[in-house]
Amino acid sequence: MTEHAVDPRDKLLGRSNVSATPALQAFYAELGRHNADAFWNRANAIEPWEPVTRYAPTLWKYQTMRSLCMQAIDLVRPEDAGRRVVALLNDSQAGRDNTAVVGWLFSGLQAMKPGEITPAHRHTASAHRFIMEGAGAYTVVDGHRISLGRNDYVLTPNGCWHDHGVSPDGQICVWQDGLDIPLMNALETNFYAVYDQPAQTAAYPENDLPLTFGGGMVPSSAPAWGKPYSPTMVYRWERTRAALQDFASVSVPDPFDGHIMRYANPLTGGWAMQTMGAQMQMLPAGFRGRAHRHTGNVVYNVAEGQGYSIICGQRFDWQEHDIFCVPAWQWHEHVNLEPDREAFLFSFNDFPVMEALGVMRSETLVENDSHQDGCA
Ligand code: 1HN
Repeated sequence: MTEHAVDPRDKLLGRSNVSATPALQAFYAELGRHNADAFWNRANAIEPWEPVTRYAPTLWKYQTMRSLCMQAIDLVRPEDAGRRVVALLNDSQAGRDNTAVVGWLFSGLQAMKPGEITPAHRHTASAHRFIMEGAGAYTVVDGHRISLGRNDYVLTPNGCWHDHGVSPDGQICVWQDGLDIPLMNALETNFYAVYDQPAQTAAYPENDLPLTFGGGMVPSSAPAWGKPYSPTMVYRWERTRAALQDFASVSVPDPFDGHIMRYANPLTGGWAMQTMGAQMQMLPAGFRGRAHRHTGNVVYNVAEGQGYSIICGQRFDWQEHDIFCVPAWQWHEHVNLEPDREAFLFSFNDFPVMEALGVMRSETLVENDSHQDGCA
């Protein structure tokens, strides 16, 4: 927080403008002895004129992160580590302190060899995963076994038992985990438990949930789902990609985000989980997006293509499976560098929290205004 920044607006009536006197200093000392302080000494700092992020835009190149994941595979076993995850720490003190990728979001890269398992457990934090490479990966969520392929997006809603693995005849798998761990810890509401066996036994036919709910139809005979998250559980890349292409064939691209769609709960049309949302966007060939900013934090994973994003006036070049983040209320714009190929950006966010609390807000760049405004 920019406590000492001089802002002419702080001279306005309604802001704190008290000059210290010896009598006030003595009063402040007295307040301090009673677990109190004069609010006017703190008010301007804790009420910024607009959101102030403690996080920095950060880019993780997949080629670098991948080789670090391969080293982790050689150095530690998942049954010793609990989860063999390389955590992505935002390039800021807050990121290191809160184990956050950006804002109140956690992200990491999980690497598994054929035949390995991540032991079963559950927690208050919600998780979701974006599969980056490999073959033979699966997850089991509350007894539902789900196979996972490249660029699939899969849910682990809060409180669900989950374990994962790669079948013995598969290949090394790497995926991105996203969790609301920092938010749950900020809310002091995080519980954790381990399952009484290393892995769950599948209690349903493999992929029963996506095969039942993943086609945009709901079986008339199905009992009420009754859970506050999407019954689809996994969103396959082929369908996601086709959905974007179908949508693009009948619509003009949004000037900021190209063609963008959320992974929806088919029963409500809303986000798939309560605290974190995810989207896929397609930037048409040669797309040059305009800048905008919004409350809420976003983590991107490049599903396909290459280009760059300007975040806070800083250019970040990206290619397949690079990861980058846009902190709350920071200007950003996306460019697809390929003249004849679309780019696809997967992203996850904390928008469901922002929307539930009524604090989602966005702004577009007025021509000739500076991009730098509002950047950390
Ligand atoms: C978790 O449960 C998983 O289940 C991965 O694979 C990463 C990071 C923080 C907290 C819980 C998993 C996690 C995590």
